[in-house]
Amino acid sequence: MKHTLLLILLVCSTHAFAQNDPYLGIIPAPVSVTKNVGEFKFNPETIILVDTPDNRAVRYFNDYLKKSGYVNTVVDINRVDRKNYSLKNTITLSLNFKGDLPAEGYKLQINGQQVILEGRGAGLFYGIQTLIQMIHGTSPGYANIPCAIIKDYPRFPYRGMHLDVARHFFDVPFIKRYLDLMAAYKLNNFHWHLTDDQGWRIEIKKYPKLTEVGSNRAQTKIGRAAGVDSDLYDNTPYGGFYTQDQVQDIIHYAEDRYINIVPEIEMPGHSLAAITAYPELSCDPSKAYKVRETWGVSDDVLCPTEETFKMIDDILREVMELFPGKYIHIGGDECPKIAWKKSDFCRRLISDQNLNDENGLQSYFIGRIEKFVNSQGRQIIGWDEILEGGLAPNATVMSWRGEGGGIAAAQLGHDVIMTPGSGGLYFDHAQSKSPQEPLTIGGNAPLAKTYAYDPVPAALTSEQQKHIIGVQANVWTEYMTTPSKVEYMILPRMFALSEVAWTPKGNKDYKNFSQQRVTKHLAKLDAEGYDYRVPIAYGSDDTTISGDKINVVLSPPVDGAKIYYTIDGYNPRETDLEYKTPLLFTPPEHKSIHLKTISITPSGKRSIVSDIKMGN
Ligand code: TNX
Repeated sequence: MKHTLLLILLVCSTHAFAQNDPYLGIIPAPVSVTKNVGEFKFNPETIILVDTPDNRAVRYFNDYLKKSGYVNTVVDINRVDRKNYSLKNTITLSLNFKGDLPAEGYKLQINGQQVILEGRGAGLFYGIQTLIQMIHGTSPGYANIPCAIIKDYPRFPYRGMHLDVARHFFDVPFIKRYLDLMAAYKLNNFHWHLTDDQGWRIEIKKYPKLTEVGSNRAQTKIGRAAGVDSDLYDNTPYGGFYTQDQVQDIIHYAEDRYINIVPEIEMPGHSLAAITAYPELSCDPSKAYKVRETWGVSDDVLCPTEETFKMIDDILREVMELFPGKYIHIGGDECPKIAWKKSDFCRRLISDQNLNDENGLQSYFIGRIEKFVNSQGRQIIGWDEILEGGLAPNATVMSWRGEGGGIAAAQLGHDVIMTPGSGGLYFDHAQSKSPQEPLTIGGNAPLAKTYAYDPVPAALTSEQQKHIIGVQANVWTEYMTTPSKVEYMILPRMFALSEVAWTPKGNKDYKNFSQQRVTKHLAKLDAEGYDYRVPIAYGSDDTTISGDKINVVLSPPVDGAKIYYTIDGYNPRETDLEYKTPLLFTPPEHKSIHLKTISITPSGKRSIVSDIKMGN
């Protein structure tokens, strides 16, 4: 007996995971994890028992097994005599569970004999994501899964990632890769920003010029728009759009991953691509328009004429035929009123409709669109500017300029999705203040800031707090030209978002998240060929340490990464000293030494260089 116990302990202690990580490496951290001794040995004889073989979650698991080189037999429990199956060495995936599970919840039980996963609706899919994170391959076809009981469900029903495909266009395979990442981290709403001043990216059959003309710009600004870097343009045409067939393909791909797509058609601002294609949408059709070649906000906006409304209704009708989800995002942000102020038509409309001013006109605009969208059985989402001049009756508000808009909307009884840039949810902001970061729009949203964000403002009563239906990170792509750059900007911050959106507040623990779990997930991404920002080594945050004996303890930001350092003032590289054990420095009196480090991952990705000033 003693020997068996010793053996089990030995098996466990050789395992890299488990031990002192209460969440077993899982991101987002589950609601409850009870760790038990031992492991389930997954091998080619393990039978997968399922009660809903056509379920999307079951199909996803089968695909995962095949892709990962596992050859297990899947058995439909309904079609066989259960008596013939011992439960030994089985993994059961079930939607027919006894007892209670919250919406999207699952229960996962792993012991030495069997694995039982029960889920409610999407919960089975999320349980499979957790299970996949726990399968630690040992040799082809074989893996260990640590024994545990996990009960889990999300904190918020809306867990979103946004992607701007207007400023830069990303093709279908990349969108699928993006959805794969979202699914693995239990995010369930993809906000697809399809139109903007710089490009119209979705085929609309009734108005072919939207893509023929509106999806192309003649050239693109080089460097930062505000003119800090240059006033140069690249003199190279840029374009791209999705056909309706491609859109449908992506919708199905997302559905298979329990992801809803929220399409965004921007109005009345951010519409210059549409206006270039159809100048009659503007208040001055005689003007020459061109699809915008730089970033920022255009003064040319849609004119609230009957012709415009008719065209938008037609466009939205096609959009709603494609997208089955409840929400249609109609933009509503950053609509300068200059063109409306100049227009006799708008002045007359303001007076005919008894509106106060141009803000009232913006409300009138959004209100009309909402009426149409509601008449088709759908709901609108708008950016928080839709509050100005009065909120459309059934609108959901996305609060991006801080939380103020979200708070005001929740107080008015409207649903709110929190996406404040000030909360670290703008993934176009830089990931540190270092000048070594690549070109971004600016701002600073390090991983810790995103992680610390709490979408529920204390200013709301508990009744009002119920209107905070979720949280989302936005990925504006002015300065993201390539898929790799998008991956670099969202990872690892998307891990933090997933924990903000899913994990109960009380379970959040940044040190455990960043140093015990992110390190493992980044190692996985590293092996799978994703791009991501390599954090600096833990313990090397830019800082000043004083004292005459300084002990520096570092740990790698990615499992398997190596840390190199210098004290000669130069930037370290792989030809320098490698950090292996804690370092002791004794800086000369009244002088300081700079310890610089770089972390390099197994695939060769490099962190920025950190700098610690040590002195006495
Ligand atoms: C504001 S957030 C915008 C976008 C820009 C973004 C850059 C929002 C509703 N509008 O048009 O791309 O800032 O961070």
